[in-house]
Amino acid sequence: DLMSADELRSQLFAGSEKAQFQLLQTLTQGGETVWDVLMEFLLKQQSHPPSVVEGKVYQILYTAHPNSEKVSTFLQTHFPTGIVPLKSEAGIDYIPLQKLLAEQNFLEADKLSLQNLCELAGASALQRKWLYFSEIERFPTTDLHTLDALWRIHSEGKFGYSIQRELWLGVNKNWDKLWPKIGWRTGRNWTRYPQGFTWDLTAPKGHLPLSNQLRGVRVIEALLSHPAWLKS
Ligand code: UYC
Repeated sequence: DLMSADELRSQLFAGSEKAQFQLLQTLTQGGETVWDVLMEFLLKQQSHPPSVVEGKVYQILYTAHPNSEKVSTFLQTHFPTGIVPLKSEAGIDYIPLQKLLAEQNFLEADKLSLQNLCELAGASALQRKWLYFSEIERFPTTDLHTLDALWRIHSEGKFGYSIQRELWLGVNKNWDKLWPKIGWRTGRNWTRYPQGFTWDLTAPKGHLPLSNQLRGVRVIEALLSHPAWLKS
């Protein structure tokens, strides 16, 4: 059943978030008419912070852009660095991460996120390629918000540190209950890096980004306990 542009427009602009999402799931075919409405939507919304619905719309357009000069030009003109403001107090350029997430290249995005966290921690962490838990409390809230928003907005709200934090609080901070929930352990077996993990949106909620548990839980504990996640 083909929906007219007017029907699509009114449903997209007026629906609840759930209805908007359901509608967008049906639009994978696309075509110029659909894309026109989606471009109009993205331009008119521009919420602060961006919503996961806008993230999904952006994603559909991003996927479409190689097939449409118009979509390509639109994204380049209005959203050259995506829809998440790439704010950094530490002077980090989050464009490479934005690009990987827009491409849904979650494996490379995960690697780059760890590198970005090491950059936040400073030169010695960048060299050692892993974090001390004590480095994390000094991370600027702005940068953690940017990293988290990038992951959430480009994953239909599935991935990101704040999502992991909610799940962790939901199991009363019990790590043994969290691991199987987010697909990091099955029974007695740790999920093997990288091939055991699910690098797409079929993954369980909170699956990404990863934190290696080889040196214990203190790093992820510090990350999920950061004041950045306290509601303001
Ligand atoms: N790995 O098993 N992991 C690595 C995870 C563990 C191990 C990297 C996550 C358990 C070794 C990432 C899980 C374990 C390396 C992750 C997981 C283990 C490595 C690359 C489920 C053995 C080689 C970035 C909790 C029983 C590197 C990095 C090294 C790498 C992630 C082994 C992202 C979420 C306890 C030997 N694992 N990791 O941190 O440091 O190196 O020697 O968590």
